[in-house]
Amino acid sequence: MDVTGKLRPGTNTVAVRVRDQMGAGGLWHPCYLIFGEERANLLQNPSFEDGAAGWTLSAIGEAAGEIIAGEGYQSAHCVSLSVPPDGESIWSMTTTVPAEGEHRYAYSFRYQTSGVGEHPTITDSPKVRVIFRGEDGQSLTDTHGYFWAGIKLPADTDDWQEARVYFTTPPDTARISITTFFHLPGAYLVDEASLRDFGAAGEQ
Ligand SMILES: [Ca+2]
Repeated sequence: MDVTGKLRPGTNTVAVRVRDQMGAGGLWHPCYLIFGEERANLLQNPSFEDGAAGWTLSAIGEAAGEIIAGEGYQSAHCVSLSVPPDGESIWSMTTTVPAEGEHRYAYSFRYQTSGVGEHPTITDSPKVRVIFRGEDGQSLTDTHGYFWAGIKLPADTDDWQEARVYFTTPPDTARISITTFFHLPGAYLVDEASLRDFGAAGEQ
């Protein structure tokens, strides 16, 4: 497919038709191409180069984490954390930033894993939770309205990988709190978190 000169910066909608081997036409499916300028990272101190500024780092049980120098993703600093295999310890990191209602967002972070094992009840972790807040800072929803996404990471990585989740904010969102929880036992490095705005939901 050659779309040279046909894309505009931002989100482009193209239709793709899949044919079977006899050449019979199938259905047209819309799909989206993101093109052009890099969208701004909305997080403060996303690479932990300014310590834990802008973040709340939290440990339950025997989990532990700290910001270390010399191991970061294309940078000096990153988070080094570990979760013991007791099935109860959890490590998490939270940041709260302004956001707009009814917008699509992508949250991502870079990670490395070492010796990640199994948890007695949770298979997909880290889990990303997003709480949507109004102008007054209060959550717009009860706990059932939080966004949750579980991510499955490889047990061991040789290099930095990227995890990413997408969500859409409800109307009247003014701020969002994003927490990433690590449940599975093992050692992790985390760096270069990002939050990017992909525009109003429903626009193409
Ligand atoms: Ca960094």
